[in-house]
Amino acid sequence: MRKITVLRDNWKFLKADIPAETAVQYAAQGESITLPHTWNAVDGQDGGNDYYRGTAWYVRTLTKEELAGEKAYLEINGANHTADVWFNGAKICHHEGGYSTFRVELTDIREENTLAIAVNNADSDRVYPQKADFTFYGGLYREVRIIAVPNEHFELIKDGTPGLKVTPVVDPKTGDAEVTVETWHNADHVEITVNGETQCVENKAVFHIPHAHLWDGVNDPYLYTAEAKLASGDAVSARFGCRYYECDPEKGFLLNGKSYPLRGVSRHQDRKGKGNALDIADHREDMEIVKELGANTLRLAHYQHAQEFYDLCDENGIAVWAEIPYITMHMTNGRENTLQAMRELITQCYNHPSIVVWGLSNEITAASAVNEDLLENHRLLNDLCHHMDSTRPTTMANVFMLETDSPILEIPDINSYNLYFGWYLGDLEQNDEFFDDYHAKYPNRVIGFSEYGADANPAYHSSNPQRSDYTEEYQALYHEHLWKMIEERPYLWATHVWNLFDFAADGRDEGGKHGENQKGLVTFDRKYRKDAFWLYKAAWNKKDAFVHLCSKNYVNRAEDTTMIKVYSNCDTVTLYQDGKEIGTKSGHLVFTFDVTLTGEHEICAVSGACRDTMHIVRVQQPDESYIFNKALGQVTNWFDAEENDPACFSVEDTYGELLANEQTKAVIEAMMAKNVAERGDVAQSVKNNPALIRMMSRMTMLSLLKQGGTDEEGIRQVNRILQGIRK
Ligand code: GCB
Repeated sequence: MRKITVLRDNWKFLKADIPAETAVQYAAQGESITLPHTWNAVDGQDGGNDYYRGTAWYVRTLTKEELAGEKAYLEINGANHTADVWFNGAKICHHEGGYSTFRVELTDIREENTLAIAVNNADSDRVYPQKADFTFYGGLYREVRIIAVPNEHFELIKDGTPGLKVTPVVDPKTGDAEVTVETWHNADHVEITVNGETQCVENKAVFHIPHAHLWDGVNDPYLYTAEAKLASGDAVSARFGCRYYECDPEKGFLLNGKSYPLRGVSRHQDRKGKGNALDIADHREDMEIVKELGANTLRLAHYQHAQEFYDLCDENGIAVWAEIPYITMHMTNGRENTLQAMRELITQCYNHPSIVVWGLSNEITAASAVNEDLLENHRLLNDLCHHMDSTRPTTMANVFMLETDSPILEIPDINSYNLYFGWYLGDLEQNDEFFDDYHAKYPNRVIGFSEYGADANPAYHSSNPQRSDYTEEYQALYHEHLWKMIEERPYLWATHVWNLFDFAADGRDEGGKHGENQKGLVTFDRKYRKDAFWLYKAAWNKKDAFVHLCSKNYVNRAEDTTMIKVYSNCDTVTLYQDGKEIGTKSGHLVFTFDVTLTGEHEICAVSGACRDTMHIVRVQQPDESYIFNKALGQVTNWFDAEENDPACFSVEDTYGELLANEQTKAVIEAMMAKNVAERGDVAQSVKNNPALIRMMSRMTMLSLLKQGGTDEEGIRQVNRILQGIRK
């Protein structure tokens, strides 16, 4: 028998970088807390990039009773970023990496025992992540347990292993599955049971399941269980799924022999007010939202998530991209940490049928050159994945400016890109062009879309939404385009919206909020589903019929005619204004109606039994509370094309056109030289980046200047100079 005790209560917490003896001595004066816990739940979410990154202590007394068993192990399921464990005055373990499980044996057990754990999330040049767009919450933010076992027991130490590894291989022709179960233990024999059959072996058994009931994604996520038992009574088990899949360069993802395009979202593991210290109810609520949305895949970014969440993915048929926190900036001293993180991820998550790929890194070339050290690190990771798991392909999420002929793209089995054209820079169509070019150039490579998104604060609204205005309307328009782009390119093996939920990035301060990345389809507190959520729900959720009126918070409208947009998974939608029918439209997902405004109105959308209602008001002056950045608002609308003499150059010409003329090129170069002086980093990365220059060449000077934050007068000035040069 094994006895598991969750150490939830009776912890003392001291946020101080002090020696272990001092922490134990002053523990009584510490703050009483329960686990899971993070010390950055507030300061990691309020902006300023000034949250506490250092050491803190968790101290607790353990009775002999809590440790009862022939052997006792401490299990920590997440200590971010590093942990040092002290037991009865001796240091017994050091662990680097904040997202995986690790265990240590507790010996020297007394009547009363003191456990003291120092957790540290300070800067380091060897533990990932160090540079990334999310808060690195410090703490013991997942469960801490005592596992008491007999002398003969399953392995507990090595890379946090669950003690058994289940490999089901399905023969596509017969539908039969061959299930190999390997175990690690210190006994002579083990009894392994699968599907009602028990084998007594040294450590490994192979089972045959005729006509296996397949794990078939969201349609039928059927799970089997493998159980392993020792004569001592120690037992472990794992659920597994029988499925086969492939990623095809032309057909995209196929599950169990059938086309099954992976279409979904990414998830970070934090929420407002709690940070990363989530409990099972939080995980379940997130999964309910995923199901409501109708997504069939999740990218669990940018690190190993809680076992409870992978379990939920198994149960609900959600295909998962799992990855390690090797992100943004390669560190020469970080190689061992990446390999360890990958070893732990695969060891601990191998049995989950939901996981379909291992992600080697994310945007690793964003702040690092593609040099031999970085390539070598990726090759080692890739080989490690293949060595540990012959059943799953590897991938990585590349930054948009990585040249598609970069040697790094040849390392993983399948490729993926993160693109933000239409948000940070460029036009929406550039997403389409990027994939068309890639697919034409590399018809034999599998390519996916690992991130795309746009920020929206539900307080901001516009009838003329523009890139970077943070309105709910722009985010919705952005996703309408991207959804269509994806629909037209079924070869994309997986696509993941960035992100399902707003999340904390304490370094951010934008879009009317401090410390938040607002690319979520749902707000950080999970309370509000932005319009873009309903677009995807209309596209993906075939079960729950609904109509959704967009822009409900855009109440005050300074216009005679306003556009009312409805997202729905029904075929026809009828709109009513103050009880009077405006019209009925047939279509797919998006239904728009023009409505004349005179005063206060009730708008109602109906399809069969589904209805949605909102109130809007005709006002004389635009409601300024709907505009995030008034200066930006002006720049967006002030420029009038008619002002320009078409015989001469203007800011409305593309960057490429301006570079092609010697005179205008000189103007642009002079301007760039000024920028280099002012913003060396950005300008330098433009200069050395042919992919970026190619992309910029297609953009108008006006949009480049606006993106660069040039104010109205600055734009006028450049325009005046260009207007002095004849075409
Ligand atoms: C990315 C990163 C992700 C960021 C996202 C963004 O490419 O992979 O971590 O949060 O962009 O919103 O900028």
